[in-house]
Amino acid sequence: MSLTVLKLGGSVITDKDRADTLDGETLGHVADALGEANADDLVLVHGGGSFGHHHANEHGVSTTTGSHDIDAVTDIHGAMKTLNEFVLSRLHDRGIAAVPVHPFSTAVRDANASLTLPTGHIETMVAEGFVPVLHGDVIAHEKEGVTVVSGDELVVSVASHLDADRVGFCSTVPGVLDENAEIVPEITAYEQVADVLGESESTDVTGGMAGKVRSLLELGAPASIFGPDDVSAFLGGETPGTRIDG
Ligand code: IP8
Repeated sequence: MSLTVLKLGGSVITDKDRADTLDGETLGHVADALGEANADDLVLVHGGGSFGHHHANEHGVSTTTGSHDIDAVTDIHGAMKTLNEFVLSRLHDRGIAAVPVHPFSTAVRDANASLTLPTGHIETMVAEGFVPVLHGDVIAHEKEGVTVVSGDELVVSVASHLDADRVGFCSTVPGVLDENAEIVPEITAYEQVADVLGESESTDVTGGMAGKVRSLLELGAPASIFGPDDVSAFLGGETPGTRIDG
């Protein structure tokens, strides 16, 4: 199986400035591209945008700061399930056999914040012709209650466990940009972009470009970061935007 893992950034598919609001137009365009590509062996992951992040902020929950408050769990998880349903329905409209995978039900962090995400069911879904659609979520976290798991973490985890051949990040920007706002075509070492992205020893997994680039450099598969207009090109086998290959 030649597996592709594609993340749809939360800022791409939602209106980041208005809580619980879709960017229906962009989501529609991305869904069109997915429908036309008719890609086999695909796993999708979407971020939180104005659904997840709004409620996570309200409850003071992040990837590192947890909560035992049931309202925090139901608000954040509930908002992400709602967004997931919107995404699924747009994909179903285009004939894609998309199925929901809610990380809250299966993933966990231990006391060292290390993530475990079982993937056997995802592998079988793909083998049976479905397109699993995961999303950023809250998950049980030893000693913290629940914390946020970002879509980026899920992509890295799924791609490495299932030995993905290609990884794509559809972002609001057309790639990693240099100091002249030009797309950096390829990154093979973090030092290449440290000046524009910052030196951080980042364990930042909440969507920052620095954290994204660092974790993708460690992944065993080539990854691309590109904008919503390049989803078709990526699914067609091209490497639009910035290619990251450590
Ligand atoms: O947008 C975060 O996922 P991301 C999800 O991929 C929540 O960082 C619940 C805030």
